[in-house]
Amino acid sequence: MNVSDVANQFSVAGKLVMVKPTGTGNVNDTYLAIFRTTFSEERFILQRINRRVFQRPEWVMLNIRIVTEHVHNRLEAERDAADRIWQLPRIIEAKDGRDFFIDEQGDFWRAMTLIASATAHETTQSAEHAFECGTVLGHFHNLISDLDPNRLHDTLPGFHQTPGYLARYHETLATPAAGRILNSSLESRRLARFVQQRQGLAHRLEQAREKGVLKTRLIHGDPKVTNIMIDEFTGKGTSIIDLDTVKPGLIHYDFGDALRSTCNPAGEEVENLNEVYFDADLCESYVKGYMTHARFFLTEADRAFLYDSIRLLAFELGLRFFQDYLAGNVYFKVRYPEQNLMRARVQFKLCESIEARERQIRNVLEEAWR
Ligand code: GN1
Ligand code: MG
Repeated sequence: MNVSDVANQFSVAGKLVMVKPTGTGNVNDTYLAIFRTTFSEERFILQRINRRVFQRPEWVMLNIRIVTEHVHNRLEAERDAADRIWQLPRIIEAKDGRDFFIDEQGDFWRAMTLIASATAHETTQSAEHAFECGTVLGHFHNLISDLDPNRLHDTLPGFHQTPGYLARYHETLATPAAGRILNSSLESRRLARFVQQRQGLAHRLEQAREKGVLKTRLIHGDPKVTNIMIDEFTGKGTSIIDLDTVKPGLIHYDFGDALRSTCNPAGEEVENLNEVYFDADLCESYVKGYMTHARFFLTEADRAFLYDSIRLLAFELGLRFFQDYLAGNVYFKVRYPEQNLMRARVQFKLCESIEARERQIRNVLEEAWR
């Protein structure tokens, strides 16, 4: 069964004219499909869910169903008071009425509506762009803040829990294959030392959660700059996309992940490491945008861990890439064998840059709250 056959399994009017790969996701396979009728056409996003990563794809879809219905209801109710038309993709059902289609290999496919005349930029374009990214995440957090996290499944146990990634890293490090890489690569040994020196950091958020200082809430899970849609006409953020990892967690995972992504103007896939740094001005804009909505739900305890979350999420993503490189690239898709090593170097460089600007970042966080 080819991708066109799969596209034809969903409830869309007209005839399929084109389906082609789109996006830069590291986990799922994403396609754009176009259907035409006599009068018009419909474009939508078709995705094969990575079953090695998401072991219960039907739970992923159930979570998306619950969250999108909740958010769509709130957006409708708040529409007249809003300063823009907020959007969120919805599920396009399969012809049998289910939220997914399973092919003969047992792979799960889903179709989602396309947020049109909007762009998901690969990297941050300007301070205004960063502000809009922050606004979109704050708005989204606000919209899901009244949805009970217990209604959603844990579709990816251990996701963003750094101590778990650290433990897995140590297991991998002890394998002969990883040993061989470390023996022959100076750079890998340097990264291993980098991790070694920051082991303590890994526990910071989880300890606060265990002590009850930070509470489990619903999160997006992947609010990187590429997952924020910017309106092509107004430049305003209109939607957050990629709802795969919407599940219970700490909102610090989102905050830290968004900032480590949005404030690194070079992006995640960089050839020249010298371009990588944490831009405190972009941070200021992002946080201002975020706070326009987040001041209604952030507690004082939440605020105390915001800086740590930025540093930790850069460290964690670097650790995840590095572990996957040592394990033979089994989780993140790669185009060349050293890609995960390079991605890890980028995140660790970013982490150092965050550490070097700690004072400045803490000031920005304080100021934005006032
Ligand atoms: C993965 O597949 P994609 O690109 O949406 C990863 C995120 C990382 C991101 C880094 C389920 O997201 O956690 O932050 O790569 N998603 C999963 O680009 O592991
Ligand atoms: Mg994602």
